[in-house]
Amino acid sequence: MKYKLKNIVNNIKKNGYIILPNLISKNKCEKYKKILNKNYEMYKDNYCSIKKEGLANKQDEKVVFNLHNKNLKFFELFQHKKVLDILDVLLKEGSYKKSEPYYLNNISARCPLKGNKGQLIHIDSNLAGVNYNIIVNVMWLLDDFNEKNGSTYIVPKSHLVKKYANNNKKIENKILIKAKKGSVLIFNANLWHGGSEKKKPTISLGYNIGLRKMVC
Ligand SMILES: O=C(O)CCC(=O)C(=O)O
Ligand SMILES: [Fe+2]
Repeated sequence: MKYKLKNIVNNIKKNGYIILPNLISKNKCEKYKKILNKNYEMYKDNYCSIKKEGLANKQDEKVVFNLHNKNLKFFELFQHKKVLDILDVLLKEGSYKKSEPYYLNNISARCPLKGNKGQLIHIDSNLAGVNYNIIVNVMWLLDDFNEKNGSTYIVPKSHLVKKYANNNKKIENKILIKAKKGSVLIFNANLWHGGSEKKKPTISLGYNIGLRKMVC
């Protein structure tokens, strides 16, 4: 597949997201999952089963935080050229001479567990309806994403809405991401999104790695 930077950027600006397939091999996905599971076992008692309200409740999911200090191999993801080319346009727009740097803000991996009921629809920028794309989420799919395994819901074009999702009402136009492992989902952190219910424990959604890159 040929990627045209301009088309990709325009797509993200218009719809709030894009999925790029086959950015890393399936073999690499398995290797990353192995590293993540090892780290999960090492650190889970410190931080991975926090019983809190809403999104901060990590009881039904495995999470590994701060991947930059877990294994240097993750830098291959953080610095992936195709992704950085996109972020260079999105995150520098509006800055002085389109040249201000941006930084890696949150690098964690998440795996919903059996029985996980899904996440509320939310945004990750904490500011609904801003003029520029101030945070971009880059989510690496280390397993296939489908309707059975806790994939991610998104609401296309909702990054342009100047309010937060009301989870007490039916959220219209919500779609589920369906993509193969090795793909990357890139989205404006203002896009409404959330995890879906994990129905079949036998089909695993390993970890997705979410990188958040912000402007300074
Ligand atoms: O794993 C997902 O499907 C989404 C995770 C997410 O949105 C978050 O943790 O903020
Ligand atoms: Fe999120």
